[in-house]
Amino acid sequence: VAGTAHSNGGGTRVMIIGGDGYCGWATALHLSARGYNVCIVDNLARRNYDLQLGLDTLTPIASAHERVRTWGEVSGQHIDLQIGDICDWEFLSQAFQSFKPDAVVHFGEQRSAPYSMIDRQHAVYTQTNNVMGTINVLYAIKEFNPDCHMVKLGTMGEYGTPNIDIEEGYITIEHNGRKDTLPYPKQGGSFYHLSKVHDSHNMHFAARAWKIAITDLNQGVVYGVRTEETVAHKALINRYDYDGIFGTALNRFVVQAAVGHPLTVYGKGGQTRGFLDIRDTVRCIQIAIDNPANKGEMRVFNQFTEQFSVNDLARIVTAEGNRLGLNVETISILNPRVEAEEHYYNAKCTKLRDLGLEPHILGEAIVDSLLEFVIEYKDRVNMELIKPAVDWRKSPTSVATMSA
Ligand code: NAD
Ligand code: USQ
Repeated sequence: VAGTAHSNGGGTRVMIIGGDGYCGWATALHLSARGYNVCIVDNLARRNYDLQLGLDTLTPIASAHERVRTWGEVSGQHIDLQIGDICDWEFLSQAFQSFKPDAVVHFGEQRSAPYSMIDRQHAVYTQTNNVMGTINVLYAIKEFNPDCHMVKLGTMGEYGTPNIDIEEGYITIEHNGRKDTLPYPKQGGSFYHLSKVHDSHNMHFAARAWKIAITDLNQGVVYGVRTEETVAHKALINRYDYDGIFGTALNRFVVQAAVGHPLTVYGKGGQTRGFLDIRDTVRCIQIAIDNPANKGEMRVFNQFTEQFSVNDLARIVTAEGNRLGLNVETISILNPRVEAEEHYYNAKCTKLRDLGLEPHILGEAIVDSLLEFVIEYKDRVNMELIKPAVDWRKSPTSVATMSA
């Protein structure tokens, strides 16, 4: 099966930018366990956002250094750790020249839509950090490793919710008797989602101008926490965000069910998105690395496995919670975001499957095991952090969880 333990990285050198984060940490271990030579680059910004806003992961995570040290003891594999900011060109160029990656996986961005909507400063920070960081990575490839394949995390949210089917990156249009295949129209729903749109345009240009090989992975909302490697030792545990700023829909609902907080459906709950299990995130990245894009091409994969509406998720979590003896309620909260609450949604996601992805499907077993996992840590839940903290219409917002 593509992306499983049987595949062998054969020493392929993979730099993982954002490797201390939720998707990046799981991916770093997945690849290291399979024989890829991994270097994590991270400026620990994500840990700092928690300190600034008074948030915390559900799970007690070890420091980046302790994680890597423990992984060395558990697996016998070395992961290189470089702490620094990819917006700092001196740092990034040294990291590139010393590690010489064959592939770079770029997770290293500010990834929360609500965070980007707190106020002007957070909007500007998000776009500066994300867009400039990506341009630096493009230049590092061009100048130091022109054969390096860039695997970049984008988002399904780049497309918004158009009233037509969503293709994988490009759409063929006939207009006034002529025909062309063009980038699919983008309609991001927050300054964060728009930062990914700007990245995609910059990468599309750089791929053509400098003959770089790029894969843009438009990922859906990720759920779950355990992967084969992160369960091997308590110091390898992954982060799990459930707060109103960084927590994502299904992960939040599972925590809410576990602690007896009503499930927070925003507005009508018809908002439909693509979702995937974190165990599929890591396999998708491996598949992308093993099957690189052509030089000069920006290939786009839609990286999700199933579509659900927010109401679907609430129903699934309620049913499984009830089976485990929990009393689960749902409330509709006035939607803090500006988004369609009832809409058409049909997004393609065949390219990763064509390359061998065999998805984990969200069923009883997965929700049950996630609920059981969360219940173990429920004493760490701070109920105050659950409420939505940022209103799109009211920006600037003084976030309830922020220090004055
Ligand atoms: P995360 O915040 O947990 O991890 C991102 C990591 O990048 C953090 O460790 C952070 O410290 C680091 N980082 C940020 N800016 C940096 C910089 N300038 N230099 C160096 N490191 C930097 O986020 P995540 O949930 O793991 O998401 C990873 C990527 O996947 C993001 O690009 C995100 O947009 C994308 N994505 C995530 C989801 C999801 O549901 N979590 C869904 C779709 C796409
Ligand atoms: N929602 C609720 N209740 C909640 C939380 C969210 O109804 O308690 C709704 C939101 O209004 C939205 C949907 O659920 O309609 C998804 O919200 P989310 O917070 O789970 O996801 P989103 O803000 O889109 O961002 C997350 C990641 C981001 C990634 C994106 C993928 O934080 O990094 O890019 O998922 S996607 O949604 O496909 O764009």
